[in-house]
Amino acid sequence: MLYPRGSESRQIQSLDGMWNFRIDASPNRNLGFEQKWYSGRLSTTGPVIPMAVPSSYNDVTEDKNIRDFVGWAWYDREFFVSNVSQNRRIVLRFGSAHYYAIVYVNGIEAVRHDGGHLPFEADVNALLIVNGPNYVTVAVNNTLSPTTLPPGTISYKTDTSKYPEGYFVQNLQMDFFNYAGIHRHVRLYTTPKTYIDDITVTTTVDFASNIGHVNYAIEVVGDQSGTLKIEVIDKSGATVATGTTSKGSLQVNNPQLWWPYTMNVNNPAYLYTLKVSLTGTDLDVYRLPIGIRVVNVTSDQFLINNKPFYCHGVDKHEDSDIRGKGLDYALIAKDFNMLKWLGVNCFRTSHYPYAEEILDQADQQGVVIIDESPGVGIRSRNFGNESLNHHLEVMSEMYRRDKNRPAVCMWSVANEPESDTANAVPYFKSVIGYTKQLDPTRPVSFTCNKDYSNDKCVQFVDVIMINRYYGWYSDTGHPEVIQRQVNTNFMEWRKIYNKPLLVSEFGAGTVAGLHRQPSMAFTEEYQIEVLSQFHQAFDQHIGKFLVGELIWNFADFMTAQNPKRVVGNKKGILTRQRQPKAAAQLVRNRYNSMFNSS
Ligand code: GCB
Repeated sequence: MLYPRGSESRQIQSLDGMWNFRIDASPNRNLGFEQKWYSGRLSTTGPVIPMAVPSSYNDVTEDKNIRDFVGWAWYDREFFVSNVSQNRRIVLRFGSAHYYAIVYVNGIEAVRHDGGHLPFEADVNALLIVNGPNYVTVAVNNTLSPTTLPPGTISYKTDTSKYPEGYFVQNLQMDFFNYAGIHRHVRLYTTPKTYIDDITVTTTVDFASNIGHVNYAIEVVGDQSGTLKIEVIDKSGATVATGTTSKGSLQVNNPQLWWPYTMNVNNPAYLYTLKVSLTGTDLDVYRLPIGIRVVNVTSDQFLINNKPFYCHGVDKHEDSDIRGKGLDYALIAKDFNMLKWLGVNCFRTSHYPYAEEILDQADQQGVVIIDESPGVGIRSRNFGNESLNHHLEVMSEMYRRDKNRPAVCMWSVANEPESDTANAVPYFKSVIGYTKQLDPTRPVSFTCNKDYSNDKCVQFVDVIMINRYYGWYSDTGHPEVIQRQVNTNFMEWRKIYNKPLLVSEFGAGTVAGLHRQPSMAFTEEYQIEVLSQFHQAFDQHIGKFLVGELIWNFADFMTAQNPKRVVGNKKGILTRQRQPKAAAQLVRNRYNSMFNSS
C-alpha cells in the first residue's frame, strides 16, 4: 500500500482535527449498532464531545470511564469534496486505528479493518456527495481477544457479593497501556482512474565495479495500455537511470549508498527518488524515496553494505502524555533529536509497527530500524490456526507497507512468545518462513526471553535476539552478577547456534530524581550500575558474535495499573517527557564513542 504522496496527478486532503466522539457504555457495548449511530450524525443520537484526531482518546478527558474504556467508541465528522475531484478515484485512508475499525461514509460501510497499527483504505467515490456535505463515521473497538495481535482476554467477575453487575477486567499479555482510538492521519487522496497501485524496490550493490542495481516491479490498476517511465533521480535532481517496463533492474553507476548516520561517510542516509510516471488516457505520477543498500547476516556479523554493523540502540514505544499513541510531529522531531543526542544508531519498533511518518525520519536521518510486528506476549493458547492466519496477514500488511524502506534492516515477528512449547514450533516455522518468503532481502527474527535450554524456535531466526534482565527481575540489587551471567548465557547460546546475537532488551526501573548511596533498585544510581555492568560484559564480545545492544527503554511509558508499575514503566533512560535521567549521560558517552567503529 503506497503512502499517500501529493504529485501533479494526486491531491491529498487531511481529515485530521476535532471529531465528534462518544463511547458506547451500554452493558453489551452494542447500542451503537442496534440504534445505527452511523446512519446519521452522531450528535443526533446522543451527547458528543470533541476528540482530537490523531490521538488516543484515553488521556484527553478527565473521565476515568473514557480512560479505561473497553468496547466500541464512536467518532464522526463532516467534510466536503471539491467538484474537481469528481473524475478522479477518491480514496479514504486511515494511517491506523486501534484495534478493530468500521468506517461508514454517509451512513454506508466503506471499509473495516482488524489490527491496530497498520493502514487501511477504501475507494469511496460511489459513497460521496459532491454537491453538499458528507460525513464519515468510525466505530473503533479496543477489545483484545486470544486471536488478536497483541492477544488479550476479558474475564467477567460474576460473584455479586464482591463485584457489581457487569464487572469485568481486560487481561493484557503486554506491558504497555492499551491506548485506543484513531491514532494516525485520516486523509482523502485522489488518483486518476487508472493508477499506480504498488511499487516494490529491492537493491543490490556490485562493490567490485561500484554499481548499484535498483530492481523494481510496478503494479498498475485499470487500463494496462499506458506507457511507463521510471527514473532514478539523485539529490541534485539529475536522472541517473531510466526504464520503461513494469518490471526491471536499473543500473546506477558510482551510487551514493544509504548508510546509518554513525558511519564516517559523506551524506550517509542518501535517498534517491524513484519517479514513476504512467501516461495513458490520463497521467499518474508517484515519487518513492529509495536508498541503495544491502543487508547480510553471517554466522557472527550483521553487515550493511558489506561492512560490519554494530547496533548501539534503544527500544522505544509510541507513547507520550495526553496523546497516548497518537501521531505528533513535535514528538517525532524531539525523539529523533534525543536519539541523535544519545548517539543511537538503531531502534526496534517494540512492540508494533510505528507510524510511517516515524519511519520516514529513520530513512532520512540514517537510523536503522528493527521492524517489529504487534505479536507481543503470544502464549501457547494463542497458537491456533485463526491466530496464525491473522499473524501471517499482519506480516504481509507490514511487509507491503514498509518493504521499500532502506532503514528497515530486519523484521521481528514477535516479542517474548512462549517459544518453549511444542506448538510454538509449527507456528513460528510458519510465520518466519512466510516472512522470509515475502522478503528474502532482510533477516527475520523474534525476541526471545526463554533460555537456550528450553527455547524451541530460535532455530528459525537469522539473528538471535534475547531479552535479559539480570540484576532486575532476577538478583534484584546485585549488579555484580550481571557480567558473569551475560557471559555464561552468551556462551551457552553460541554452543548451540552459529548465529549472531543481539541483546534486544536489558534495563532497570528508575524513578527520575530518586537517589541512594549505596544504590538501590529504582534509583538513578542503580540504573547506571546495571547498564554499565551490561556494557562491560558486551565489550568482551563486540567484534566476535555480538551484533547489538538495545536498552529497555528510550523513555518511560504508560502501562496498565499494576503493583509492579509506578504510574507506568520507569525503565526509560529519559523520562516520559524526554528529559534525561543520569544514565542517559552514560549511554551518550558510550554510544558516541562507538561512532564509525562498527
Ligand atoms: C520485557 C518486555 C517489555 C517490558 C519489559 C519490562 O521483557 O518485552 O515489553 O516492558 O520486559 O520492563 O518488564
